[in-house]
Amino acid sequence: KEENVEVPEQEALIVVSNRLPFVLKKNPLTGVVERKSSAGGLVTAVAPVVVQCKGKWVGWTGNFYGPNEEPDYIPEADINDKTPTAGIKADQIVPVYYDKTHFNNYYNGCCNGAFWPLFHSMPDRAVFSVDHWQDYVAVNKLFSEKTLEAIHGVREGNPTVTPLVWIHDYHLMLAGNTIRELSENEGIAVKIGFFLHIPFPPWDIFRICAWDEDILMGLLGCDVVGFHIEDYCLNFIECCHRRLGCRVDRKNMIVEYGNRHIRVRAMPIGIPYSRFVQLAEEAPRVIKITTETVILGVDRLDYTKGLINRLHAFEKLLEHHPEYIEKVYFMQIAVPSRTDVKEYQDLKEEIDQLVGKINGKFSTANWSPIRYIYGCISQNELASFYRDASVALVTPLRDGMNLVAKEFVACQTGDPGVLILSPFAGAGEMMHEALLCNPYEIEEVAEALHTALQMPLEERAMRMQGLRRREKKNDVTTWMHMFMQAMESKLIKPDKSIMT
Ligand code: ADQ
Repeated sequence: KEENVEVPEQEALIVVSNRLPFVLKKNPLTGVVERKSSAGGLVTAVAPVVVQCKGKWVGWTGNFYGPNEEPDYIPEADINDKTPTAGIKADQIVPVYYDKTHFNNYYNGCCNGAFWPLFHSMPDRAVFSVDHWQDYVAVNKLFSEKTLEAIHGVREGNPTVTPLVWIHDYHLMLAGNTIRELSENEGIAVKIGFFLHIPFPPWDIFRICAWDEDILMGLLGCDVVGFHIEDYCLNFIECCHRRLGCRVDRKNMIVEYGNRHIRVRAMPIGIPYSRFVQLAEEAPRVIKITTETVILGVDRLDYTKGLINRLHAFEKLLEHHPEYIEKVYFMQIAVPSRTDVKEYQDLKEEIDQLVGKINGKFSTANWSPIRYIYGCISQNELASFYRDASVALVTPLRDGMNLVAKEFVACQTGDPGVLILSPFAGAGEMMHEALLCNPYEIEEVAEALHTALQMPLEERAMRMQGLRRREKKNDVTTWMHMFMQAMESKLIKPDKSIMT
């Protein structure tokens, strides 16, 4: 009789990312290991699916352990934890541990020293080292083995469950192929997807990398390879064609590799739109009510974000339009990033000096042109800045997408401001109502600032309405939905809700 019972086909999502959705920290008072959760958009969208389908998350805990050290155990979430990761049980976490040397070579060396600049089309900044690459290979292998553990885990007690592996970002570009090999050796059918959060460069840049072939083969181990925009997809397809000689279908975005057809898809990431709207509606004012107009910049302190050019552009604005003196100020918030890398320390130094120079040049007894915060601020404060700024200056030299542009428009719940956006950010491809301007053209950015500051209310309102409508529709849940659809997953119903 039992043979006639139809067992529904099930899937379990396994997320693989360099970092877990929380870090582990020892409470100095109690000595108890606790989770410190991340509030990022990706975690907000993906964590509930992991919870519902009893999936797993493979990633690094944020701590280093020596050869004889006992790694920390994974605690359950604190009872007061209201973040989306709180529902993820300790046994759904598959931690990856590595020591400091490995981390330095793999993360600082290969990922951030070589791939980050190369993929942002800044090859002169890229440093290629065989030692770093070897550790990149080793760490990717380690992640793949841990993912196999996770695959066993989700099939435990029910081998009909199909594991759906979702690998994130440039830290893990080799893992797809290895995970496929490991699971095929055991006769386990898996679906594997990859999403790149940064740009994928054109062929003549990508080929500079000595390990271009390995990277392409690693990515082609997946069933679906996702990027933010179509240009990155086409760059990737071109590289597969030129470097590996793959047959490709550019129209339908398919790469043939061995006897498999890999789907390449543009899936622009969004933000948790309604959360930002709510934050903006509730956040107390941080900027004092004055007659001055605020131009806002919010970035990780990184050379790709174009901070130096931006400061020069603001300086030019004050030179050309002294009428803004004592009327406008520029608030730059920069979150410290990769602070143990010399290049980032040098950039911070350069910014400190330039801010000092511009402030010295234009300040009056009661006014300074630039306010500069170097640090991480809370989501509440951030939403308050976004809401009360009149202009957001988002001018990266190159950026996969850029979430700041999207967060700014979501928080513009009051008097509509103006977004100035670089066309070299993925966001520039779709946020058409922004003032688009080339961040390398300092004069052009200064003029765009002048245009923004003079823009009549009616035009501001119209542009902002268009921007907000798009971000509301294409939020981070829509992005996740697009990915699941490309993976032909049954975990998400067409109406965006999660199947339970
Ligand atoms: P990032 O390079 O980190 O992301 P971005 O998309 O702008 O760049 O996201 C930065 C995030 O950090 C935003 O959510 C912002 O709110 C937050 N943040 C910035 N400054 C802060 C501060 N001082 N305090 C607190 N929070 C701050 C990478 C790619 C991007 C891509 C994303 C997502 O480089 O191109 O958009 O992944 O795919």
